[in-house]
Amino acid sequence: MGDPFYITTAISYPNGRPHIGHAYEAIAADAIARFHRQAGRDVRFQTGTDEHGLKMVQTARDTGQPVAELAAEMSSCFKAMCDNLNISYDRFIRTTEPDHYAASQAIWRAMEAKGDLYLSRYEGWYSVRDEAYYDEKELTGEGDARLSPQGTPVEWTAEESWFFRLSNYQQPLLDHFAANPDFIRPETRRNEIVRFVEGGLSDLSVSRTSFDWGVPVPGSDGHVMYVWVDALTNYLTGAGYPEKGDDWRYWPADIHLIGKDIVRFHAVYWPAFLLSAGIALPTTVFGHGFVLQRGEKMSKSLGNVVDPDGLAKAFGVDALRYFLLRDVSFGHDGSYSPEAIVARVNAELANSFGNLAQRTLSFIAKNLAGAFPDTGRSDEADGMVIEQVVVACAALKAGFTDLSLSQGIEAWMRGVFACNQYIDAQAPWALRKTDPERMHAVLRTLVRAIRMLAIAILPVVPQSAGKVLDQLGADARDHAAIDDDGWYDAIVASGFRIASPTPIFPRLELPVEAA
Ligand code: ME8
Repeated sequence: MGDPFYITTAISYPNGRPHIGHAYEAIAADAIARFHRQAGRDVRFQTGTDEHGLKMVQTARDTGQPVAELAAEMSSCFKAMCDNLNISYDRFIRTTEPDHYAASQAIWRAMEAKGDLYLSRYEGWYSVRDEAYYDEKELTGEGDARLSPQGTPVEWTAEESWFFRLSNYQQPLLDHFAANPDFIRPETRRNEIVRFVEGGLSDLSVSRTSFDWGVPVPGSDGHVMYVWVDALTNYLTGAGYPEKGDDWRYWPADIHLIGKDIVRFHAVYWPAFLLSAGIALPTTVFGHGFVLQRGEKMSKSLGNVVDPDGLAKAFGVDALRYFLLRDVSFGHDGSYSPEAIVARVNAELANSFGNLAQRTLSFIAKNLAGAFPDTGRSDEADGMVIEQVVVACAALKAGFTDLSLSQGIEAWMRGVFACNQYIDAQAPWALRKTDPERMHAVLRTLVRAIRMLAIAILPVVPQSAGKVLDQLGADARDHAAIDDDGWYDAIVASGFRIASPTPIFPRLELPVEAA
């Protein structure tokens, strides 16, 4: 087993069905997890649902359902979305699970033992939609029309509450940010957070008494933990805290992948809780951008939510995955529309990579009875195109290592384009009669190139790239296999034959209702 690598997504509020933003985050984390598995890392990937808090209580009240029932029903929709999208999570955590209660109460006790928790009275503004407290100075508007910086309504709250001494952590946090430039990414998010912490930190209200849907505060009847305390702790629960057994090797997490709206919770509150409890901090908190629908924000309350399962059905899971990772520059906002997905997928998957594989393999199936081409007579052009593919695959690897996902895929596409230019220039269909030796060398070059390109793109389109590799009889799919040239002789020796291939990346049509 390689070095442990722990990646998490945010855990979603199951107060409604998943939308494309949830799908985007899960897909991005999945591609990163698959990429690191390919590199031989001992990967742990966690996602799940955040089931406590006032938002859940209020939604349940509105729908007339018991809150536990709402949480269970909607949580299963999020899990189904993940399964549908081929998300390779190791654990789908629900914060209502018993080991999560134990972890949350353990971190609470550790913060209490440090002297960082005290009982007082909270009076201030709370946004149920964000499950967040805001200072008066952060709000806009007047009276009942006051809004949080996220544009959500706030309500005046006054109750007895436990407080966390967040104010004690201003300097330790700033020191940590300075010593670890990659702790908050991308840069814009980091700057935002540094400015926020430099502006001063107030102690944080960390328990509620006005409802009981939460993790009970140990030794304090009537108090449940503020939902973010238990929610953030899910990352520790997944690594086996507090027992610290075998799974503890995954801690600290390498990447908490979250959306830009919740960076403050992950990059200020969470490291402060961990510092207080004496637990190592995660390596990177990455705040990705939002997926907007035709440029507009989408939310459950605005009612313009795009259902990811419907999209996957209409376009295919891998098409959706490819589009989101390729079109949205990672760390920035991106826009979704049916036209954009059809255009991108047709140009790059159907017409480029798919066509390359289809033309080459069906030609071999038909003209060589599926036998792998011989060495033939090689030419400078063969080495050149292989070199371009090697460079493209290495650039994808570098991009994914650095979390520049869209740039990595773009570089991979350059390798595909190089192959398509090569096949057009070499025209193996013409060589069949005039120069069969040359034809063999060209086809052999293409088979080698297609295999490398398919392995490299596996994390993005696991099912389809896997099928291309199946058609080639190529079993080894880790990074080392990309560079393994011995593969070709071995597959020839095995007698494997390429069957007439079915097209793997169909051309998409715009669904009638979307046009
Ligand atoms: O925030 N595009 O849950 P959530 C991209 N329970 N990402 C989006 C998005 C969009 N349009 N809308 C939301 C919560 N997201 C908390 C997290 S973690 C300990 C607790 C992202 O269901 C959002 O930024 O509101 C977050 O990372 C995730 O979806 C879940 O959002």
